[in-house]
Parts: sequence; C-alpha cells; structure tokens
Amino acid sequence: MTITITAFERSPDGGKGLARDTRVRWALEEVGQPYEVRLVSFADMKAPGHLALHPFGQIPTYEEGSLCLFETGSIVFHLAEKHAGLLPQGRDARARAITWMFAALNTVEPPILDLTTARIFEADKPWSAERLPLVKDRVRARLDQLSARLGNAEWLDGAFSAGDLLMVSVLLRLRMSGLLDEYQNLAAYVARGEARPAYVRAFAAQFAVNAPSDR
Ligand code: GTB
Repeated sequence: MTITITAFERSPDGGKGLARDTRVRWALEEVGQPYEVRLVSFADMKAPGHLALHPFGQIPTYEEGSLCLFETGSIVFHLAEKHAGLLPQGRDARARAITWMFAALNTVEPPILDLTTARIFEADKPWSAERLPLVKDRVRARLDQLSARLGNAEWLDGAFSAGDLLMVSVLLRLRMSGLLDEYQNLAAYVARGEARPAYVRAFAAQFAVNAPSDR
C-alpha cells in the first residue's frame, strides 16, 4: 500500500532537516518502506483538505490506505510496531524503548522548542536578553541528565530504537545554539544517528526539496 506523507513545499530552514517530516522520512528509511511526499504550502496547511488530515494544520501527516495519522511520535510508533527495525523483540526492552520515545517528545523536546522560540521569535523583545539565559539553563538541566544516563553507551538502551531516532531528531535542533557541543557524549550520539544510512537517505530526500537554489 502506498505511503504518502506531507512536508513543507519549502522549509524555512533551507534543507537543514529540522522540519519534522525528516524524522518520519528517517523512520520510513529505517524500516525500508518506500513513500511518496505531497508538498504543501503554508496556505494549503490551513485549508480544509489538509485540516481534515491534521486538525492543527501542520506537517507532517501520514496516509496509508484509509489510515491517516498526524503527530510524529504516533507515526514513528505506528511504523515501529508494523515493521521490524525500530523496536526490540523482548517485551520489557520494547516498553523501555517506547519510554524513550515519550521522554524525547515530552521531556526533552519542550525546553528545546522554548529555546527556539526565545532565540528566534522573541529576540527583538526588550526582555529577551534577560530571559534567554534562563531558557538555556532549562535546556542544560535536561542535557545534564540525559548525558549522565547515556554515559559512554552507543544508544539509550541497547540496540538503536525508535527512542533513539526521536531523541536524536530532537537534539539536532540544538546544534545552532552551540549547546549540544557542551556535551561531548551527546554530540557524538547525535553524530552516530546522523551517520546511519537511513538518516543520510532521509536528509538527502528533504534537502533535494528544500535546498536554496538560484531559481
Ligand atoms: N507535535 C507535532 C509533531 O510532532 O508532529 C508538531 C508538528 C509541527 O510543529 N509541525 C510544524 C508545522 O507544521 C513543522 S515542523 N508548523 C506550521 C504551523 O504550525 O503552522 C517545525 C519546524 C518548522 C521549521 C523549522 N525550521 O525551519 O528550522 C524547524 C521546525
């Protein structure tokens, strides 16, 4: 059955892979599923056709026959349950990998998103300089804990899993801030994720759409 996802017609990041379709493309590549992409403009995302797929008017969405999903955590989980490669076989190991998926999205991603808001959307506010260090420290608090847990391990809990896929995807967003490089093991962890052939293919696919051109 054909899988179709949606992605930005042109991502504001110019192909850095930071828009959330990249993590879905990555999961699809990890489990070896071909997919098609429907590119949508900002206006398309808020039009009734797209809102029927995604109530919040965002990308990415996922269609597979009559199944329509939104939320990257749900899409990655669906793929990980349906295909081998992203969740371990053992019941307890599987539950732990799923726990890391939630940790990435519920515990680590929120302060990182807050930092993006503070750095980009609030930079011109008179209180920005005072707030930014507080926001950065909240990110550091999470990174301290994550770094301590990861230690010298290759992945968060044994073999690479959907938990790592989401955690690396979330941490990638920090690179521009310089905060990731304050943690040698986390920077190496992210680099290991980026070096996976499936990630390389996913990144190249989104880059082909979003890279700045002379046109
Ligand atoms: N929780 C949802 C999920 O995980 O699926 C969040 C989805 C989401 O935020 N989608 C964003 C979107 O559609 C795109 S990824 N935004 C449009 C809107 O809300 O109107 C966020 C994003 C956008 C751009 C960059 N960038 O250019 O660097 C990075 C990340």
